[in-house]
Amino acid sequence: MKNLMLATTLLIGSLAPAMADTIEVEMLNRNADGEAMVFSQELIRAEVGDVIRFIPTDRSHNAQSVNGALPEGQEPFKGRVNQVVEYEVTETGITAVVCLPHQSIGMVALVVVGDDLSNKYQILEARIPGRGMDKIEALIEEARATIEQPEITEEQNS
Ligand SMILES: [Cu+2]
Repeated sequence: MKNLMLATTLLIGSLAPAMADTIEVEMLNRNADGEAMVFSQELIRAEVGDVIRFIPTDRSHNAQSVNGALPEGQEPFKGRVNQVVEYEVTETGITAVVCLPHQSIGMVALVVVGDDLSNKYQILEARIPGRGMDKIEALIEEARATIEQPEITEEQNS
C-alpha cells in the first residue's frame, strides 16, 4: 500500500505542470571562496518559464546576454550597472551571461535550460574576451559532464 501511494505521488508529480521558479543570482566583488568579481552562481540550470533575477549585491556590476550567445527565439537582455535585471526564460538551450565591466577577468555565467546544449558551438564563437570565454568553455564542459545521457533501451538497440 505504501509503495502504491508513493507511485501515485510520483505519477501526479510528473504530470503536474512544473512550477516556474525565480532563481536569484548575486553580483559580487568577492564570493565565499575568495574569488573576485563573480556571479554567485556560475552554472545556472533553469527550465522554460523560470525567471533569473540578477541582483547587484555589490556595486559596479551588470548582467546581460551576448550577441549570438543565446538560444534562437530567446529575447536578449541587458541590465544597467547597479540595477536588478530579470531574464525570462522562454527557450531551451544555453545562454552566456556577462558583466560588461568584468567579463574579460571572468565575470560570466552560463544558463542551461532543459539540459539542452545544442547551441554550444554558437556560444563558443561569440565575442567574449579573455578569461570570460575560458570560464564559459569550462562551464559548458561542466554542464555536459553532469547531464544524464538518455538510456539506450533494448528496443532501440535491436
Ligand atoms: Cu562585474
